[in-house]
Amino acid sequence: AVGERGAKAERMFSLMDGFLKNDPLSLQKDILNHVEYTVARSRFSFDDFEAYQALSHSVRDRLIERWHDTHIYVKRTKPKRLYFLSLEFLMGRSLSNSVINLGIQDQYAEALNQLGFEFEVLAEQEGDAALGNGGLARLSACQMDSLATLDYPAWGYGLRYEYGLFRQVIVDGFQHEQPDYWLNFGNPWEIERIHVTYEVKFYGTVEEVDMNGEKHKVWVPGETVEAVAYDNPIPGYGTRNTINLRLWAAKPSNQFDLEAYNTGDYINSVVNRQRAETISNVLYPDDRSHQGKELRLKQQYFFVSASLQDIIRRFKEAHSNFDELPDKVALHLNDTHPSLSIAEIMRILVDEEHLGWNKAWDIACKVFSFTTHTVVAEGLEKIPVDLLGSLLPRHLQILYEINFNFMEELKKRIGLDYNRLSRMSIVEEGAVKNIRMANLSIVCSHTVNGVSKLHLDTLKMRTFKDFYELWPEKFQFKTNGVTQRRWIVVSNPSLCALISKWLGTEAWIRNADLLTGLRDHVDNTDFHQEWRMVKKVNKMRLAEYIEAMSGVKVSLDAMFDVQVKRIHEYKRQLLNILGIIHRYDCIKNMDKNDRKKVVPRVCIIGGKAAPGYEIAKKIIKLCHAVAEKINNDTDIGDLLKLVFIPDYNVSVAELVIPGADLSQHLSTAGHEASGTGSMKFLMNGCLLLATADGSTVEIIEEMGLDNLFLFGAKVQEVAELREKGPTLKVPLQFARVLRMVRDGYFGHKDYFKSLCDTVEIGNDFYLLGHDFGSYLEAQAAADKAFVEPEKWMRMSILSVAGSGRFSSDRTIQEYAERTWKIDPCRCPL
Ligand code: 73E
Repeated sequence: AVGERGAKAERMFSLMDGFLKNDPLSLQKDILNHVEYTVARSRFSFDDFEAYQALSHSVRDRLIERWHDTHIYVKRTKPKRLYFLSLEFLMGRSLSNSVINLGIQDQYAEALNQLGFEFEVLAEQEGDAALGNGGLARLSACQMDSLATLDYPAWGYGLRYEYGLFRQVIVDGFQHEQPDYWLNFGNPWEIERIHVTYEVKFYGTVEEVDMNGEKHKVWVPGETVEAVAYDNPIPGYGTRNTINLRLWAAKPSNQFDLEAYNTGDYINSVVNRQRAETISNVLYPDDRSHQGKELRLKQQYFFVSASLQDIIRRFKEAHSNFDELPDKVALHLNDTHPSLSIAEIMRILVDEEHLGWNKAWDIACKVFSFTTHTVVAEGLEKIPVDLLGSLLPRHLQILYEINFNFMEELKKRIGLDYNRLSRMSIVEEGAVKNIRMANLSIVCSHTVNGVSKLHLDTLKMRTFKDFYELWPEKFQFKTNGVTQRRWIVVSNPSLCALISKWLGTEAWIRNADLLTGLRDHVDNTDFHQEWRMVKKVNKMRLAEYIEAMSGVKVSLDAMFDVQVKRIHEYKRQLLNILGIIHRYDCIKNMDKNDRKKVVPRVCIIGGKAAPGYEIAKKIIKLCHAVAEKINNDTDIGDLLKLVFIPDYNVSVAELVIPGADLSQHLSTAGHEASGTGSMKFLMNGCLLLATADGSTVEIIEEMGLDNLFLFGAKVQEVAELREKGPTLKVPLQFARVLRMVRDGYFGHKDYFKSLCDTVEIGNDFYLLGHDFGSYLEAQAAADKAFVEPEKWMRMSILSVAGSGRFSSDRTIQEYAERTWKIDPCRCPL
């Protein structure tokens, strides 16, 4: 048989033309073939979108080649593998990123030029894959890029939502949500695996059966849905390694409910079956809040069950003994969203593989690691026991058993401290009983990670204090990072070229620490000149976009001041808007001479509010109301403009971030676990105006206090300030601008009332009033620095030079070495 297979392989090999060629002529042939045979248009007549489709299919062919090679190589080498489980991935566009990571960007550009197309124009045809909400989801995407680039044998698992994060449409200054049916125009970046399917079961009952004299629990499910795999190749940069992001879609199961069909109600039976597909239909648009909805729980289990069946099948193909599982498999829980995996793996090992409970638990505790992105205990995910018990009856039993054993162990360790026992219990007692997913994840994971140093401190001292005291060795932090491939190379090609020129190498694209080399040129005037030009080009691009979106013309000499992120009270976009009102008010009250000293500003705000988050939606409306007043005030002219950029997403970020001079990160200290936007701005030479929160603390460590504008209460002060309540001192200017909004200076007096109430003295949980004074001082310092171009330039260069530590390559390497214990597995060229 071996000989036969060998002969077959040889025949196959001889039929191949060799690997796909990447010279411009071969690329052209491939693109045209795809125009004709994939897109089914004539090669003599096709438009930009069709050209994009053909182009991306030719790129996809190259990805698949490498994907196969990597897969075969890893399979043969049998290293320990990492599976990164996340319900959210914000991939954005794939074309430019893929071509750059494949290293054939110039060849493609030339090939297209000769066909009369421009690469950049075609790249604009692509829509975003927005299968996530914000920071957590984009972090997963950056980490996938780093895992591939650093040659780790890793796969990502997620859900293939048919509707990604909603599109934000602004009508009269109000946010409206529209569905993002992103697959409408096809998705060339995925490969449907019609044969990689698993049955996922729900509902039903648990029965006890006798097997060889032993009692076993058997789950008799009531509903079956099929999970189909869609593979998304993720290429590394400077390597052949191309890893996989496997996303699951729900389809009706092939198992027919005979009874339903036999009753003669054929149409309704089909309609009922079709309901299965709703599971992976839509992404939940809330970040930071969990509502305990059945569909969400179904999504989570659907994802977990399909992924674990796939992982265990692969493991069993290569290994015969489950004792080996912890040496061959690392399972990472990206927040608590996939943490039903813990109950599911216990069910598989105990009920299906018939391992003893203790042995199974020992294995489970060795394979899982966990990262939490949450700060406050109220933000932690809970699942109502009733819901879980009806949807997953066997899993509820398993969770109770895990908790029983944990409580017994805990009593031995800490005695009968009932308050502490009840705080640490996986089951929360009360009017509504809940499963605490974070407690479950901590109990079963060998490592619990925070996403910044400050975040870990908060976890240790507050959120998970009890657990930290029990298992201090479990707690670690891995400061988040972002990939310089996406956030410099793809999004800022001029800066990329400039950096490579002055460092004399492109090696920083794989090793961001090399960016420190830019410090050698920080006083070089030629370098300054080129640096200034790059920023100018990016500001022009952004200015054009602003004009196209909002009709507002902005001056390139103004400081472009940007705050883009999800809209949240704790992120304090309201502080920014009140600051802008103050600036406007000051200018209005200035005489001509003083006005000459004003630094012109273009204030740019963007971000989505969760659909049910009323206060956040009011913040968006206030921004528009203030913008309308200021932008139409001819007396102010270019001294101040305010624009709201609608539908902020990854590709808008790629345009906005390189064009920013200043960016704002205003969260009340202690509320942003990390924040990764700031890192992208740093990499693009934009200065930060920020509170000492999340990752900013480490950014300061890296580049000193002189290189950014810091303000606001420190994390240690926040609790005390809150206690002061109504006696807290608030600057007069704050009261004044708030009064302007209350009095209807920007219209909509009644509508803004409840928004104003949230920051009134005594009610100002996020301390806008308290921080307003130091915020204005930091803004004044930024103005002062901006009119000293040499100083600003130095700060800008030093920002990029110090950004290397905030590459996700560093984060991933730390995870690999300290948590997952996996080694690179580099596919030979
Ligand atoms: O501070 C950010 C952090 O930078 C944090 O708010 C965010 O995660 C980023 C990456 O670590 C985050 N997202 C969520 N929780 N924390 C979340 C929660 C529920 C649903 C979706 C997202």
